Amino acid sequence: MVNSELAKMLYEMALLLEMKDVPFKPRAYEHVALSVEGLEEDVKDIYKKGGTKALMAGIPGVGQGIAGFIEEYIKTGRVKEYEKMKKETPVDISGLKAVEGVGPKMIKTLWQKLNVRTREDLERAARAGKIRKLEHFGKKSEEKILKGIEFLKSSGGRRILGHVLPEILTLEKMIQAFPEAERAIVAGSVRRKKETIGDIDILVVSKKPEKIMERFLEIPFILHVYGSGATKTNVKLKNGLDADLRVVPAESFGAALNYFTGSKEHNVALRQIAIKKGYKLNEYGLYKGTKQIAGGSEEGLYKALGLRYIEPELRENTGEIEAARAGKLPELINYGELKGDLQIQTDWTDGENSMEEMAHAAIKEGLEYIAITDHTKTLAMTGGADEKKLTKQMEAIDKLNEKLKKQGHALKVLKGAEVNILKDGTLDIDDKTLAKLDVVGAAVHTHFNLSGEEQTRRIIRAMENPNLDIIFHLSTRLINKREPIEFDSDEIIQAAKRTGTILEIDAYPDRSDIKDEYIKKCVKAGVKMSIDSDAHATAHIKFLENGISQARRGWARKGDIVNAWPLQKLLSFLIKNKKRP
Ligand code: DGT
Ligand code: CA
Ligand code: CA
Ligand code: ZN
Repeated sequence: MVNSELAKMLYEMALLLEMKDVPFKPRAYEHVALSVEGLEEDVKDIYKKGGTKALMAGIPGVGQGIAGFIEEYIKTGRVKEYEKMKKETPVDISGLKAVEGVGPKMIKTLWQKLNVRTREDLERAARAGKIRKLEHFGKKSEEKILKGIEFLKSSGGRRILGHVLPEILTLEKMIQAFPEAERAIVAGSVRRKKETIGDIDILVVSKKPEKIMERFLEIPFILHVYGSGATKTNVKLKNGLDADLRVVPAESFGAALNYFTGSKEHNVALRQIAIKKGYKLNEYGLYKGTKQIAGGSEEGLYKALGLRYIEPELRENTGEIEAARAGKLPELINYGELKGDLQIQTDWTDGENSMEEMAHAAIKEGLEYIAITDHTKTLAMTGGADEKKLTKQMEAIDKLNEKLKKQGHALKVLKGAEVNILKDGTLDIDDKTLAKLDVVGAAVHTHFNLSGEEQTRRIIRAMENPNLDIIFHLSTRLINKREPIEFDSDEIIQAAKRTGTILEIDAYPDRSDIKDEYIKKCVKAGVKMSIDSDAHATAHIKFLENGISQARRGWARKGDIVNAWPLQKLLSFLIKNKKRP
């Protein structure tokens, strides 16, 4: 499994090229890095099927040049061009780039002027006040760098689930394929679909644990073995994550799966229920005296404790146990239940693909409708659209819909935009143009530092615009990178209810915005939500799944999510609810 290593190299290549001011190429490498990261299939397997041709056909964005790069890597384990570039620029680019606000051009200057090569160097230089003295830098950028470094430290190295999930699923499949494995499943925070994960917990049922351990240790992407015993092995993977593997007998599978899925808080609460009933619960089973009364399956275990089955995404001891006892658990939205995607960027602004390519990618994912929501004018670096460009794009969408219809596709492309919320809460596109769009999303992309009060007022003012349908990625956080803006979530949710505004669950893995706690509040208040990919390339539409996980962790049902509805129901909701002209 080479995908994560390869993606990292491609991404570094993009940064190295950008540092050298090479035009176009950086974007191409970055695009492919993202595609590779999202692949479920091993790049090696794709290559085996048909060489560089298969790479070009199977991985979005791969042309002749990058196909050669990947081929060399698969064949020799290294790429000469990449190594040459690394030698010329001996800095930890990925490590430096991870700091919010630090980009390739800045890395180049910092390296050339201050010999900054690592994040530690960067911190030292900033603390010594050396950065503010550089041309084009200042006290503000120095402070921002230090803030970024502090934030990275506080996130404690947890990884974003959406970034590592494809690899984890590949690993799970490999273990499931061991002849001696009766079952294999990844438990822990991965199974609960937390936004970020600390490590991977794998559970295997087998009568031959020693054989399982032997085969597991042969998997090529293990970097280091911390320890390996008869039924338990701990390793570090090449992607930097730790993995725990445990083998259990079939009669303990349910109890072990329950225990290692967690959360710890959920487990503690279950154990207390067991004790009250005069039982004992541990990872081997539920016992009355020495007799096991449940533990083979999770369903049986919950039943014996007097509870309905609780979905893993809910197991945080935040009310799910009481609800399970009272038979009041929500019927969660299911994976695969979305019919549309209401936030998609294209090459009209900062997306990689054309509207038509995005439409076909959506068809492939089984969607019935999408909204094209390119950025608007005040986000100048993306080539944001003004009223004129938006009008032109609407005409292009009409044509695209005709073309799709002629080709026999049922997909409907909606006209939309991701409009900027200006500092005072007004929008950067005039109402006359907004009124012509099917879906108007708006987001905060500037002035992140306003006080909570100002920020709340700003967003509510935007929601009061009758043309606005959805607030995109409300908190603007980037996990492990940027703190959310400050706002009063209760006030915002009340205002969303009053104005009929939809709040988005942005499924882009490092956004996952709004978070589960707010989703739960929206469900309670009757505020509708959408789950959108925020795709900037065809491969990103798959992120919708990550959004469904997030929605489930927030107790959302199908009815709470507007793009799980049929198109006609959505459209009439958009019109009636906002009293749009
Ligand atoms: P992570 O890895 O930090 O993202 O979070 P988890 O939830 O995967 O935690 P982890 O890997 O430390 O342990 C996996 C599960 O094992 C955890 O969800 C619940 C269970 N567990 C671990 N330690 C304890 C404990 O001290 N008490 C109880 N009741 N359960 C535990
Ligand atoms: Ca874990
Ligand atoms: Ca663990
Ligand atoms: Zn964008």
